[in-house]
Order: sequence, then structure tokens, then C-alpha cells
Amino acid sequence: MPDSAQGMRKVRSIFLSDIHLGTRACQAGRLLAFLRMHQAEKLYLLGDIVDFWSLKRGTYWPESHNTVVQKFLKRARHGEHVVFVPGNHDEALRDYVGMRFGDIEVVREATHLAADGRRYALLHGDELDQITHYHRWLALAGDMSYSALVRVNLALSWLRRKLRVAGYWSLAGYAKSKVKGALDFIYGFEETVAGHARNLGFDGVICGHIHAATIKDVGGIRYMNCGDWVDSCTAIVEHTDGRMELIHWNDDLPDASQLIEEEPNRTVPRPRELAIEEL
Ligand SMILES: [Mn+2]
Repeated sequence: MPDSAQGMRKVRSIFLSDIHLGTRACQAGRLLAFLRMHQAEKLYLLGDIVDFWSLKRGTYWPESHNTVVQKFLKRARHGEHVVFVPGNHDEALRDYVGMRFGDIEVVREATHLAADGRRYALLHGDELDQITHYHRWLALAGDMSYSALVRVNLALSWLRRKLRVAGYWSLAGYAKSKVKGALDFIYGFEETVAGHARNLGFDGVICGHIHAATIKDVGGIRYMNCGDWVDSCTAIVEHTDGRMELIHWNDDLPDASQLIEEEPNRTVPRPRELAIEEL
């Protein structure tokens, strides 16, 4: 099948992170559509590309996930400079830093010199994520469906009545109040990462990890986050003049991997904010 398609955009660089191949949430079909439409000189894979944590719990590896890996290898073979910075979900591959997978270069951190002369630090970001306790709570909350939360809450209020504790306390409400905390977490992370880039003398930083895509100025540093391909389907591209663009890929093609994994019993979608537990 030819890779070239009408309307393909030529960009200088593509930055992707948090694809989470090996999970049911991975939007591999959409990513493949994005890749088909974007040709680049450089392709940076900024961590959590393959989710080994999930693969440890049970193998889920549909054809489309294989195709994504094949496409990356193929692009590298055909002269695209493909650089892979492992994240925490693929940290096992950090042992391979300095080596190559096919023609893909594996590095711990990278530097990108943009066409406009700006220097960017490239990293996944988990190394600068300090709020681990908070994370653990979200991990717990995220694994429970809303109805499970409600059931637990009923048990808790029964217990509270038994213990004669006044008032009503909602566990689900508590979980939601923590979402505000999730925003604080995102801002804190952005500050930390931007500060890290500033200390190293960079003009900007491109990272992933927190699944919150953005291009913005944080204290004089250009902070960019690639987002993810489990939920938001976002990428950052650099145009030939060095201009950076955040792309939200929302084609209307059905995602093959999604069709396979439909779970009829799962009526309540996991709240978006709680997805932070899987960073
Ligand atoms: Mn991560």
C-alpha cells in the first residue's frame, strides 16, 4: 500500500509521546492516519510509546499496534531521523540508551535545534514529576468505576452512621474535588519542567507524560507538551520555518483498535481527569 496520500503535509519535525501501545485505550488507528498525512525529516518519540506496565498485566497487542511500530521502523529506514526517549511506561528500554532499534536512535534526553535557531530540551517528564502520593490516590480512584465509588460510599455512610459521625460525605464527590487538584498538578509539572529547561539554558522544552497537550510560555520558556494518543490524539509539529503547531487529530475514521475492544458492560466512561493515574 503506498504511503503517500493526497494532501500530505511536509513538516520539519514531528513530536509524539504517550502512545501507550499495548493498552486498550491506545488510539493506534488514529495515529496511523495522522502519520500517513505527515511527512517529516525528524520524528521524536518522547516516551510511553509502548506500555510495558500494561503488557505485564496481560498481553494486548492487536495488529494496528504492530503496524505503528513497523511504520516507525520504516520511516527510520527510509532516512527520517527517528529518535526515541523512553518514558516511565517503557523505562525497561532505558537500558538500551545509546543503542539503536533498527535505525531508531535510543537516547535518555535529546536536544532539538529548530529551524528558527531555538534550542529545545526533549524529555518524557516523569523524572520531574514529584507528586507521587497524589498519583497513588488517583490510581486508586481511576481503577474504580463511578458505580463502584457509589457502592463504596454507601458502605462508608453506613459505617459513619454506626460510628455516629454526623453529615454526609461522598467519596465520589471527594474524587471530583481532587480533579481540581489535578489541575494544580498539571501547572506544577509545567513550572518544574520549564524551570529545568531554563536552568540548562534552553529556549524551550518539549515533553509528554501528563497527557495535557499545550504550547505556551511558562516563565519565559516555551513549554510544549505532546499530549497523548489514548485520549486527546495530539502531536506537535515543527514547520519548515521553525514554527511549532499543536495538532489535535480528530479524523472521522473509525479506530480499528477501538472497535475490537468495545466493552458493553462498561457504561460509565472513566472521567478524563482521572486518566492522570496512568501517566
Ligand atoms: Mn509517562
